[in-house]
Amino acid sequence: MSTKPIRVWLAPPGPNPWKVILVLEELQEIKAKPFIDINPNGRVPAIEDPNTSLVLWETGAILLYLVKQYDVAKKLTYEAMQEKSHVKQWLVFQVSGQGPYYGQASWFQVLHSERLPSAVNRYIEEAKRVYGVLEKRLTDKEWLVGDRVTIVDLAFVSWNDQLEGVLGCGAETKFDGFPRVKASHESIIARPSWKKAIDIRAKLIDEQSLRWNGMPKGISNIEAL
Ligand SMILES: N[C@@H](CCC(=O)N[C@@H](CS)C(=O)NCC(=O)O)C(=O)O
Repeated sequence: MSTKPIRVWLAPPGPNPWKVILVLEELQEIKAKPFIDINPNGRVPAIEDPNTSLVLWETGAILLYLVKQYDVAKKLTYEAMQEKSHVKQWLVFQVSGQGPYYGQASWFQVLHSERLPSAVNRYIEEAKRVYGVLEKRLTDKEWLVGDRVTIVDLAFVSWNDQLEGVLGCGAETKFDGFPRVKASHESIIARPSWKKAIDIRAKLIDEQSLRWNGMPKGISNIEAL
């Protein structure tokens, strides 16, 4: 299949766009790199696929589109009703559970102008609850659905990769008590697709003079902007 490059709209520090880059890398479909007109929600990522003239935002919808359109071999998903439904279930859990709770935990620790310990604690506890659900699921399984990696395992990685920022702890202790989530995470970040995504991300963060938490270099709190 000869395909034109899909354009991905992103802001490099945020974790969500990297789910899309990761899946594109896995499918080997990434080839190249203005915004409210594209996504009325004003958030990234969004994609424009010139092969189908489709403009799409919300990572859950994007990942499902990518596998439907480009994963002919069903490398990262399943065709069977049970597994396909479970892929959708875990994906919806990621975008509605992991993304918002991890996002709010980070917001109240890094970007919020006031220190609000009760809000920080609330979202840290929710983040832990979410990856506790993953830990339970992975107790006797290597992957969330079926017996191989799918888009849902990949979808949880970009946020788990910055879990230390979410929990406000050290990188080495972020998975303490959650060995199965740790093992799954480490196996995915060792894949060439993640290494490639993280290299692109590092380059863009540097070019835009940002720090990894999204703040400009030299600025530690939003009030200093
Ligand atoms: N539910 C959306 C969340 C997207 C999202 O929150 N993206 C962040 C970057 S990780 C963003 O655009 N933040 C900028 C802002 O909120 O202004 C998805 O999964 O695509």
